[in-house]
Amino acid sequence: MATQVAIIGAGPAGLLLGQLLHAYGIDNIILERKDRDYVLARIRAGVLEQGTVGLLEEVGVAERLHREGLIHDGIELAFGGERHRIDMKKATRGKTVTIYGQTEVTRDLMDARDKAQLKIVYDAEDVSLHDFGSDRPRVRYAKDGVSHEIACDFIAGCDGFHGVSRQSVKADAIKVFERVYPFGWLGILSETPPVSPELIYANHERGFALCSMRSHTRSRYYVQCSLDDHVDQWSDDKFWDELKRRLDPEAVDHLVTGPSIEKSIAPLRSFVAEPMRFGRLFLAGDAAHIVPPTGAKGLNLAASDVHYLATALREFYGEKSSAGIDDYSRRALTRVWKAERFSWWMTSILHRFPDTDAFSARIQNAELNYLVSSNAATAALSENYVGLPY
Ligand code: RFL
Ligand code: PHB
Repeated sequence: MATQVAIIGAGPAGLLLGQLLHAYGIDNIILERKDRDYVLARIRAGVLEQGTVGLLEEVGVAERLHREGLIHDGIELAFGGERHRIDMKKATRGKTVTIYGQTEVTRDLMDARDKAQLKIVYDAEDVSLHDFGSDRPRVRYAKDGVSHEIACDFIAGCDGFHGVSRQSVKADAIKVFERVYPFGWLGILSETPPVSPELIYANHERGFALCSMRSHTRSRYYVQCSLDDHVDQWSDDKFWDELKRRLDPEAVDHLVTGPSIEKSIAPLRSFVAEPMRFGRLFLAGDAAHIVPPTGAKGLNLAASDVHYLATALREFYGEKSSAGIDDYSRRALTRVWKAERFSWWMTSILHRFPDTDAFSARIQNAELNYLVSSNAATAALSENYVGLPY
């Protein structure tokens, strides 16, 4: 088998890259370790930046998003027993975010790929990357016990944090920057109307809480939890009780509870691998970097990476210029680090850390007060949240 670009991973990064390349006339094959339903069942992100929506429009998969997605002009910050609205649309002169689940983005991209009859191999086992230091890279995998090899011009490692792509690079060629946070997020999805029309990010002495949603009838809630906790220890009742303790009285009054349809614990991590290019292998999305979910940036960074990568490859094939691919890592990392900073900062002002003493709690409170009372601070938060320009 041969193709121009072999893409490892069918998460948002790999699927979006595949559609962008297809739109630019560049042939590609996607190899995915899991099956389609498994990938679709992963409940993750919910907030899309305008740039991400623009890319989905560019590849012609934004019709359902525009029909079903919810446009949000602002968020609420809850602290000291009160809620304060941040009008992001006003602060950014017109920018908004769209609430549309990662599962839906993935489904739309998979459907578009099927419709265009582009090759995607699910249940690809033992994927291995070869010779990406040369002009003739190859990818090997096994399917149903049979080995296959793909000869390609480039490999795109879009296989997430635990994928094989980053691990295929020699240790001395890669530099890693990391921060692991001493807590996790316990999240539930429920078939209940959201407590409030916009997202609520709450700083509380018992820990962070987030009220999010997927639609007018489906809610997504999170509470900061211990890394030692196990989902089995968290009955639905225990979850709702804990969430209520961390919300303001008005929110508690409006909260509609119900059985969870999904419940999981995610650890929080900041991670960047540099560079993002190794000869003819490019890393994109979670394969290259992780942010804590507090800033809602992970999926959006995957989208901006593949935008840079797809335009660079288009330049390579169309204009016979390697300027774009040579600059990919620098361009992507510049934006990645800004989102890393923002996500780290949002995490630091909203969570309880083991060493959060009375002094640091007052500092967090002062920072949140400043954020909601200064136009400059509100603008800085807002322009990062809605997404920095590409
Ligand atoms: P993914 O989605 O992990 O996809 C990688 C794919 O590669 C496959 N794979 C392999 N395939 C072949 N061979 C191998 N050896 C392979 N190893 C792995 C995997 O099966 C998988 O299908 O990475 P990608 O595409 O880079 O996308 C990144 C996003 O999924 C991630 O950044 C976001 O979900 C992060 N995130 C959020 N991002 C946002 O922008 N906004 C949010 O509101 C938001 N909320 C969140 C989040 C992540 C969360 N968790 C669970 C960490 C909320 C949470 C709770
Ligand atoms: C979500 O809806 O899952 C979500 C929203 C905002 C975040 C993180 C997760 O910051």
